[in-house]
Amino acid sequence: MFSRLFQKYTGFLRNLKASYVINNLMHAAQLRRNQAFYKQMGLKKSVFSPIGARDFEGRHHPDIPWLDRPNALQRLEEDLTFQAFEPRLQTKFRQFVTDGYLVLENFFPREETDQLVAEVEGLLNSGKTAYNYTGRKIFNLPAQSDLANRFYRHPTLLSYLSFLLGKPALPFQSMNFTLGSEQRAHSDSIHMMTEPQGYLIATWIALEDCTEENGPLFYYPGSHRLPYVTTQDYDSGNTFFTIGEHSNRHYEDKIAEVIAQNDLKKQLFLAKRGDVLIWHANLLHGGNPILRPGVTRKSMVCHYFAEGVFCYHEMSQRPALTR
Ligand SMILES: O=C(O)CCC(=O)C(=O)O
Repeated sequence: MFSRLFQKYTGFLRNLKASYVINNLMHAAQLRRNQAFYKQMGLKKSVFSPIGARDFEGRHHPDIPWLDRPNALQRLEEDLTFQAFEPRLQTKFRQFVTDGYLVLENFFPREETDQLVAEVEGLLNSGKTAYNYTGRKIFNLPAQSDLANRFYRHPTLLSYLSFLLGKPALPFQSMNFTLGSEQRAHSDSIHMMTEPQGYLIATWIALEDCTEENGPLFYYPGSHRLPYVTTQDYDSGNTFFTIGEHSNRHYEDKIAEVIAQNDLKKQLFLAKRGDVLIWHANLLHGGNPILRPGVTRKSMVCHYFAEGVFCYHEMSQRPALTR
């Protein structure tokens, strides 16, 4: 109930670190599980306090995801599970290493995407689900819909994600859209960071065809190899008590600079209904502007953490509530 109300809320409490500490205390049992990790990492703070990349400066966990290591392509070729995949998939997994994403064309059949579109519409009309404060995102639909849950926990997709992470992939959060997000370029890691770094992965599922007009997803191939940008790298405006009011805008300005400095090339994902894009924790991506007002762009994004890693929200400086 409280978290549903907070999803709609845009006032000053959203910028107060104390609001998150209260929320942390309300989930004490879940967060207590982090105590052993804090000890291992030498973090001298309560598991209910704000936390961010700053706490790990100079003491990052040494584990690096296997596909982020310099010899990743070679390791992939030598891996027995990789060798057992069909050549079409092997090519896609290689692309994940070099470009930070891969596309599974026509993964979900039309009947299933049509059913999910109808289900989202029904739940919105009946008030059983709603957009959050952005007016575009419906968070965690699988909690209300068995059908959405089947997309979220699709066994084949989960097996690919676990293979790419090198550890079991655990569903963390999902968002459904009926309109394009028009979000500026960003990496998911500013919102969902892991320690060790890089143990997040996402799927983007097209529930209808995307065109240049309906605000398609875009991404920058190869950007996942750049250093993670954290609140330490731009003027977040954070203080001991508050999250900077303009942190997100300043972050996006910083990412625009990174894109220009590295001469990254933008690509649009003109997906067909049923296609799935899998992206790396640090791939820069966003939503293109909607060129024809009122046109829909139905999609579902799912984020997964690797089992056994510590997860937190860098922009809002709080531990993630994993199950
Ligand atoms: O679907 C989109 O337009 C963007 C989604 C996105 O950026 C995200 O889920 O992080």
